[in-house]
Amino acid sequence: MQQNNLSGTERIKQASDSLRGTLVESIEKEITGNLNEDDVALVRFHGMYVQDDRDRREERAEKKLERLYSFMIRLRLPGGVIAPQQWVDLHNIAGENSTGVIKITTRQTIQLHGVLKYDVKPTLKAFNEAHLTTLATCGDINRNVLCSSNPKQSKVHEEVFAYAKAIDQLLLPKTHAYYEIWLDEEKIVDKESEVDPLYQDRYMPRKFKIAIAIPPNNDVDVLTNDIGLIAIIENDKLKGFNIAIGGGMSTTHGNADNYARLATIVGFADTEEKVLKAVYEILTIQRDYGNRSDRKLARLKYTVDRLGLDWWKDELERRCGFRLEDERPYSFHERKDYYGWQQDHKELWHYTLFIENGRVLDDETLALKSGLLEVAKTGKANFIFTCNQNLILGDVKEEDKTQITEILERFQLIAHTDAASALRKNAMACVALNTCPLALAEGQRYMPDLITKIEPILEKYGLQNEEITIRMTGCPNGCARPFAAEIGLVGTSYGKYNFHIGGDRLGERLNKLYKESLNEDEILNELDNLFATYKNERVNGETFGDFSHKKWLNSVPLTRSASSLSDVNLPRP
Ligand code: SRM
Ligand code: SF4
Repeated sequence: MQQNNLSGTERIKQASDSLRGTLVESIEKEITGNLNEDDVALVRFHGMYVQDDRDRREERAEKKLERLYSFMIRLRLPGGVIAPQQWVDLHNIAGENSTGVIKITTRQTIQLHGVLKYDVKPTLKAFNEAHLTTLATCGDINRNVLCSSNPKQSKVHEEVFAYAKAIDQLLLPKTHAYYEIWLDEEKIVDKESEVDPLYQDRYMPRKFKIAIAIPPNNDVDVLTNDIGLIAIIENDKLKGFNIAIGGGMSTTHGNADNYARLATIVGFADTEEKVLKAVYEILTIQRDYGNRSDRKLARLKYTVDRLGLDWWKDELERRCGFRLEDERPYSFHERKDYYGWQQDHKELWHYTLFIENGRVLDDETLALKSGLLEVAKTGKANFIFTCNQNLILGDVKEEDKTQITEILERFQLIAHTDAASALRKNAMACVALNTCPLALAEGQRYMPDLITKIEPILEKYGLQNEEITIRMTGCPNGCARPFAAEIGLVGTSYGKYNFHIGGDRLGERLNKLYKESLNEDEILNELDNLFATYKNERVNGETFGDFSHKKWLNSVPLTRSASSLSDVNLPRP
């Protein structure tokens, strides 16, 4: 589809010589910690963002100093698994080149923050030596492919996990720029080998996200992705996947044109060949028809709503050369991580450890990072990241379980996991301040304190064991998927949050805005009132999300979430 008025980013991508731009020059420029303007966009495709320390902006400005620029670097880990030695390497790289905090993200991977410009290349080289890459973890391209990490589903898990890896490989860009710029590989002479039939020269109109869920657990929040694959299992055998398209979280305060949307199932495919083909062609359709003028409307969800599901299905089948079957029945019963030890069908053990907001560090109360290093050094547990920012120490043999348990106990990591309340264990917050340039309010730095203040309210009503999902983000972009939680807190300005309720526990119904821009006291007051009513009036163990939806929101449309009350009643396209 020809489009006029291409956005600035489209031009940058097209003129970038397969994502090279002037990155080499930018990185070597000593006068600034930043990159050349266009390279700021291009470097994302290489797996990193230029950021600055927002806590120090004022002080630096007063001293007439440049902002304190550094890089956030994100790993590509389809399915979120690394070997113990890779964790040791990651630990060392984080200590040498970043703030030292290892951050587990909501998309099953790792980020390091605070990497200075001259440390970027050594960091990427060190990752490469550890067989880790950051290629295509950011930018207008397919991102890290999520796969359920639930050890209970292990019989089909390996097979499904193989799909995550296959999709990851299928959708990698063909450019050699990453290897040339960061790993000093020889410049490519044969430009033909860089021709990219999928991404061509402008890549996707916007970021692209894929997740695979294995019912009955929706731990990956499958419907919040551009493509959600739902494994269909009959008699313990993988039969294929329901394919859902058009999920996404981001909204904009005060603009009803941007909305959160859950993906819609378009059909079922049985063989690997068909599933991969369908995934690939969904990307080509979005590549060809996605909005390249307005980046706020460029995600697949808008292309799906603009062109309609029937059109999409026809076009997809035409490009695939086969018909999709009708969607197969499935149901989600849970959306959670199973804390503690679980044993799988191969008699391997998996310990799911609670990591608050995914931040692995040592502090005055817990030597989490040191404990995990000691586990990794045994070489006896894989490290598996969940989409809820937690960590599974996985694939532990029966004879090694005592040793791993001893380390976890010595570092009080089991006690730490056991002591966390149900609310805390089901909470997520995004990074937000001080590194995220888009944050309007705090996220992960504030959420733990807020939870501490909510816990006594739940106890007052005897609700402390309710596994209510609560998620906070510093802005409406939705990085902790707040619109798919029973309680969503979405930053509007410093110390203030839009207050959303009524999402279901399984990730199949979005919440709705209930009150705008509340401060902490107002949030706590609202929760006190809502929990009191919930305690008194709920029937048959209704979840808080279902109760809230029925009691306070049932007149509001179901499938989309807007970010301001005034948006909710506006007509949709
Ligand atoms: Fe996100 C941008 C952090 C998951 C929607 N996200 C950002 C940036 C890179 C800010 C920026 O553009 O400069 C944040 C960096 C903060 C920092 O300092 O690290 C950021 N997003 C994160 C992470 C680290 C949150 C976390 O605490 O775990 C997650 C990293 C995931 C990963 O490993 O790849 C993260 N971001 C998400 C999710 C959740 C998901 O994918 O399941 C979403 C909502 C789902 C979706 O995409 O619809 C999400 N992030 C966004 C958006 C809105 C995109 C849109 O459709 O408009 C932005 C802003 C943008 O792209 O313009 C954004
Ligand atoms: Fe930043 Fe907003 Fe994402 Fe939080 S939700 S990390 S504030 S972009």
